[in-house]
Amino acid sequence: MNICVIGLGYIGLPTAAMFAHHGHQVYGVDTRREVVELINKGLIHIEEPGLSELVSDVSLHGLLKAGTKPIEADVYIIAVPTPNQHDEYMSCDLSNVLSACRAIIPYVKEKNIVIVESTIEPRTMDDVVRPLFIKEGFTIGHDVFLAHCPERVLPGNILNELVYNNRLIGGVTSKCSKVASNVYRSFVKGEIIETEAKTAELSKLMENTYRDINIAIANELTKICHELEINVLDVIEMANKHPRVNIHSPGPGVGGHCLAVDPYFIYSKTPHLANLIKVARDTNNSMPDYVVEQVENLLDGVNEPKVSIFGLSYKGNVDDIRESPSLQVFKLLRSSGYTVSIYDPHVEHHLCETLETCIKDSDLIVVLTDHNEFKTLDHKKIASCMRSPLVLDTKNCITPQFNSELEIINFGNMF
Ligand code: SAJ
Repeated sequence: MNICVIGLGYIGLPTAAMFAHHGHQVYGVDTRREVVELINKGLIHIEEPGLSELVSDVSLHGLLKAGTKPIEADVYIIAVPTPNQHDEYMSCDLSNVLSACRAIIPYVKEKNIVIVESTIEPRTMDDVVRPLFIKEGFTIGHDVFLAHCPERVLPGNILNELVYNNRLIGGVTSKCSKVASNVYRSFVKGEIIETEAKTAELSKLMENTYRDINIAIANELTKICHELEINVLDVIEMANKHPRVNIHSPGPGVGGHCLAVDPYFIYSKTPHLANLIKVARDTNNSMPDYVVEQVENLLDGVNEPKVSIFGLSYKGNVDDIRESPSLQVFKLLRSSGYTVSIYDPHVEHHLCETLETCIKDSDLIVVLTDHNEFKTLDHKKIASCMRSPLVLDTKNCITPQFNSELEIINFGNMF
């Protein structure tokens, strides 16, 4: 098959490379010229285990090429960002999806398949994408096939999950589902499940919403335990010993382009009904303030305090800083008058410093991201650079060491 993938980001690029690796001729499209140039040299612009080798290989074999404009293909896969709009309900901004559809329409021919992988609000395929193609004279399910096949892969484990995760195929008609399923059969080893487009849309959103609500329970429990002087990490561990309980881990908030964004796509469609979803979002959004409160308590009375943030990305071992709670904590601390430095071995950003300059004369390290590098820190060396060797580990990721020179506080022992 000739496959044209629109959007070469965290989802589009691995997907394009995976299809190419399975023998398809893939053409990737991105509006960012620098990204296109890198990919055409067999290089990549994001951090994801195994991706660099895969792209280099398929590029060398001429199976993956990139450009800034679509070309004719058998299958079009749209994997562009769908951020929140800046409206009262933070609804889904479909403008990138619509631009992508409009960009491919001049190239779409009879029997082509158009798949939207981007996360979209419920009913988008039926109410927004379908009419665009009908307007162009296509009969859906007969001369063009439309489906929503939501991406469900976990950043950090994308190449593995692309192959082994179950895949939802939401056709606009049942014929569309059948045709789109065949596209993924070339590499998916998980179950391929055909359903309606609107069901696939809402199922995808609910997966991330479920996780967001679960994390909100852990975060709320953290505050409750703090007040009652009970170790929240122990409580979660004990509760999770029950065979049907799986409370997630508390932390400084929920970031990334998925959990912090997608629940609003349900909320904005039905704000009068989505109460729990909204409260969970608010709870998770309150965590950076909670972290700052703890910092204030720990540094009360310290003269001209310096705080060192460890981790700018939204989660461990990735370079993605979208919606990262760390940025929020950084801004809040700065506006409260602290001197703040940041160290992140995975992120290239003007705010990041080297480990040495970040911790120099620091009064407190606040760990906000569970990068592997933070698990095995040299406690003695770190403590010797700081003004006072205090660490607030909001991700509970620093491995305790016997006779450690660092005093490590986490959400379980803050009282
Ligand atoms: N987090 C916690 N506590 C936890 C787990 C996560 O505070 O117990 C935080 C993380 O630190 C991070 C945020 O939540 O800030 C999100 O991280 P994540 O690892 O839960 O998820 P993402 O956003 O990297 O990927 C999610 C995945 N969805 C689910 O697991 C249901 C992935 O499978 C989706 O494909 C992806 O969203 C997406 O693109 O929608």
